[in-house]
Amino acid sequence: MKKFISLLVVGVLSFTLFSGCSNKGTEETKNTSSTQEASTEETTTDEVFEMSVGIGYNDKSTEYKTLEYYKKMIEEKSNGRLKLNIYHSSALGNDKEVMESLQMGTLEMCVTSSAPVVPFINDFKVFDLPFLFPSYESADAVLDSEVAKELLDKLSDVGLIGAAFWENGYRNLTNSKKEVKTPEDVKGLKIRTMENPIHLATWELLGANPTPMAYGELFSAMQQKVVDGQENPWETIYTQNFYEVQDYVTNTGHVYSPFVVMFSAKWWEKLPSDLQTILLESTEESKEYNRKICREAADESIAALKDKMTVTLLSTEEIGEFQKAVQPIYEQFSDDIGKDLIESVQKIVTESLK
Ligand code: TK8
Repeated sequence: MKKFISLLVVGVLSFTLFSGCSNKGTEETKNTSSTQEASTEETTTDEVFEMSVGIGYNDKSTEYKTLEYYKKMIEEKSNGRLKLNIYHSSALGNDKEVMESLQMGTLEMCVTSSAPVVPFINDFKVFDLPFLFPSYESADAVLDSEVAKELLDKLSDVGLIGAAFWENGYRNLTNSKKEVKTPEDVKGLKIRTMENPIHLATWELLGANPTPMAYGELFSAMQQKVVDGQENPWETIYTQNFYEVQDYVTNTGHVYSPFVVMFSAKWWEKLPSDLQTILLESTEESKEYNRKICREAADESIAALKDKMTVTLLSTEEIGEFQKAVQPIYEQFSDDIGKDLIESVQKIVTESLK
């Protein structure tokens, strides 16, 4: 995939250089095939490529705001040759469904947590290991690394173009039954998890009764008391109004969810290479903005939630008890994920903490 992209970049560069030269009107080159190629490309440049993106959260989320920022960037850079429509609140389907639509070429773009990517590419499981990233800095170091790029490249094996990692954030436990202060308190709670084996195993280990389901079904499941609780970032709990149906939240921060920005490979093949470059570069250029607003929103959400539910903020030592309790997950999934991959991620984490 990487090779493919670099070839495209080279292609764009040589085209730009060539069309620059052709202004000088050298008679000798007029009839060469490259001149003809260049002029074909010139005649197609005003074609507008309209695309849609499907996400799970609503339009108050930083996921949506990042996409608005991204939309503006790509529409400006392409002088209107790219047009992006943003569909929120699972309007185009849940995480699994939007990825399948990308594979079929019936949808152009999606952004999902990394956990639902696992059935497509197993290596993404590495991010589901509990307490993998002790800080935002360590998450950034891993998600900006070569290891992360290689994971994104693997998506091309299943008809997806992995463009970048954005941030969903550290996940925290909410429920409607009781205040959770220790791992003991989790026992017997019916917790909705993402559809991912590590999340399921983690909550089983804590003695909860985990119930995997798609994000789009979660709010009504909480409302109808099909589940007692769930876990998601602070911002989600606030902007998606979970406090209306949940009374308790604890800062477990047990796992960090990256967002994976993806395009349909089928659609991608039809795009002029300069537009591909704009799309890819802009996912990277939106990253800093995304991290900034996401982290601000997490802090603001904690403050706002204090008026709406019982917010339990445990000390680092108290959270350590949860970490100890779920440590066996590393051993349980080490062969499945691959020791090398886990170690290369952990090495970057250790470096980032120095
Ligand atoms: C939203 C999901 C969501 C995830 C979940 O589309 O399912 O709880 O956190 O982000 O990707």
